[in-house]
Amino acid sequence: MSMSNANFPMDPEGRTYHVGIKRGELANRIITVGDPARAIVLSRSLDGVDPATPAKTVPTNLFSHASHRGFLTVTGRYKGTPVSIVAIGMGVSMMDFFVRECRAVVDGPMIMIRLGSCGSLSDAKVGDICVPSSSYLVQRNYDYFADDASSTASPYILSKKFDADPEVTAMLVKNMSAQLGDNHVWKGVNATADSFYSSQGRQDENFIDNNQELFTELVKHEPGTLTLEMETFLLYHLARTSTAAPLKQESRLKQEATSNQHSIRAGACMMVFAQRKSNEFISKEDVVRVEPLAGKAVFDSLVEVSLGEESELHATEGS
Ligand code: R1P
Ligand code: URA
Repeated sequence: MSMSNANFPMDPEGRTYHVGIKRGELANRIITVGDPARAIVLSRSLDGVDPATPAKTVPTNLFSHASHRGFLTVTGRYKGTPVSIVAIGMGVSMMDFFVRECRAVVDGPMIMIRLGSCGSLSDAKVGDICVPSSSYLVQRNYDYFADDASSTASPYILSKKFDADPEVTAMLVKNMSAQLGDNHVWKGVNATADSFYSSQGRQDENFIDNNQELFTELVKHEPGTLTLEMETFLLYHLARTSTAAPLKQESRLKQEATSNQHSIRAGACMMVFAQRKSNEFISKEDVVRVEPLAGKAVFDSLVEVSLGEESELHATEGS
């Protein structure tokens, strides 16, 4: 694969380096998930899908592209509106590739909603849904573990919160409640960790992690902390630092990161897979039951939010 432009590599067709998509293949409204199998389950809710499509395959009437770096993109329509589903794998780096490369090939305002899984620090049970209105980052403080570490260092660094789009969050709460019932939907704050293990407070005797007090520290930092997962902070952060419209580099440098004019609106919701207080883990049956319902609530929210001017989608259906 030959690429040009080391600053933002693209191939001769205009495909981005990691997600592998080009202009016309992606809608302004995107649901992003971690697991490609979840993307395929969700694709069955799109318009015109043949119910006889074999399980585990993308319906043939939809556009799909699997990139060499593990991203899977599916584009079609939901209730007549163009939408895309992008499976990104795990972690903040993958979220960074996703947000930046998708933004680069779509014109006009965008909405991105993550449907993920998480651990619950609250009373939310396995199979319940959490809709965080903000998220902060939990990072392992690598310096703390160095031989010459300062005696005042903390083993984990907790960032400030970044907010989701309030209208998107309210829409998600409403639509999730309609699908699953009010008592299965929780609002609060999310913590995105840079590991599934140490910075999510999991105990591992093979490593020195010094994380026994982590949950107490998280709740002290943000009393509303509900959930732990691995991507949402970066989605909210990049939406809040997205510029108003595609700008030339020199103008972009001048633009304040705190500007109210953002081209990306973001929201997220997570299915509780791990109950960290009771140590329970979700069953396969519950995943199969909850995933499509949660997916419908996200699609409904994606298409109900007004975006103003959207770009036309070209080479999508059935390629
Ligand atoms: C860890 O098992 C993964 O599950 C969660 C975490 O954020 C992490 O990516 O989300 P997904 O189910 O969307 O991947
Ligand atoms: N995903 C996470 O990141 N953590 C959990 O505990 C469950 C799912």
